[in-house]
Amino acid sequence: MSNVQENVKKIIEEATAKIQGVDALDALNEVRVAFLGKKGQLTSVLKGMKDVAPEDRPKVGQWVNEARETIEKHLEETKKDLEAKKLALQMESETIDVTLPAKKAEMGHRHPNAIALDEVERIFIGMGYEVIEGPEVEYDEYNFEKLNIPANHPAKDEQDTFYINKDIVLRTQTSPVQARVMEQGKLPIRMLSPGRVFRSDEVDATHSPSFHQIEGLVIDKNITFADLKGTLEVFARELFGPDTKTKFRPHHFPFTEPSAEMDVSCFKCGGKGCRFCKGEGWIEILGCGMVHPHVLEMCGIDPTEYTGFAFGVGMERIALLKYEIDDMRLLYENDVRFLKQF
Ligand code: 2NM
Repeated sequence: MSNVQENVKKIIEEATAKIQGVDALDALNEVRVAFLGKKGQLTSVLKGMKDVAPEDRPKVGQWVNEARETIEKHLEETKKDLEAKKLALQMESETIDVTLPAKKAEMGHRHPNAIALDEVERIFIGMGYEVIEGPEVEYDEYNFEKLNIPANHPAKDEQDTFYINKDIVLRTQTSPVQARVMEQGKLPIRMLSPGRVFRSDEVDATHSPSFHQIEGLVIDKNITFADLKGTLEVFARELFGPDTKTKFRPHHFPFTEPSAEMDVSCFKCGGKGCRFCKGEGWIEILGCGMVHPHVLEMCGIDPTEYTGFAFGVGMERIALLKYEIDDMRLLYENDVRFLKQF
């Protein structure tokens, strides 16, 4: 009998000592299992009950229960201590220093092409033009035929144009949008058609198989080459500064007659000649001309009553010039560190 009592006392002492030595919650649980678990020391005392005389059994039961309560009390206290310590440590290690500078949100940036387009649109909207967009996948008829580009023209070669099938192409210019507007027959027309165009070119510093154009078209009674010159001179001065001079050189386009290319005086050196204009003093900027009577006719406009002018500028060309970028590929890489500079 007293043997059992001794044993229970020892179990309490041992458990208490073990509990005091524990420094982590999972170790504490191991102690609980070792003493109070199904195969624990205290349980084994109960299992030895069959060797105890029946009249002593209630006593033994009471000792074991008291021991369990004592050990559980120690376990519970220690568990609370350990949890408090753990929380304190966590609070310390996860402290947020609210005085640290905040992380800057990375802002995107408008693309130089988009900035250039906005600028060109602003200038022409100021002169009463409408901005009209159209499909990038076009009928051969609108991209070529109605613009006076006949079947044997080199622009129609598979080397130069992406064909979807024999009647449908990726547009090589935005003028098919203008052919569509002319066909609708609402006159006069003052329109700007910006957008993506496609040509089967190899990528290099000045070429890409997909780039952007801005084409303009004016159709009314009594429109002359003087209107074309006056309009494009205003455009050049708005875009490159009030001292900009313009020069028109004869050229050929199938859809205009006469046709010209317009140069602007170099906005870097003012025309004296520098590295930027390759010593020329002039920079080629756009193509233009009086809309060919045959084009007007094919688009349902009477060329004896109406005349008009048209022009086309490369958007990338404007962006490269305006922001002094020397390689077109930089415009397509979309590296924010590059784009941010404009
Ligand atoms: C250019 C140069 C010259 C042009 C012609 C037309 C249309 F639709 F009226 F025939 N739109 N754009 C044109 C004229 C485009 O780009 C260099």
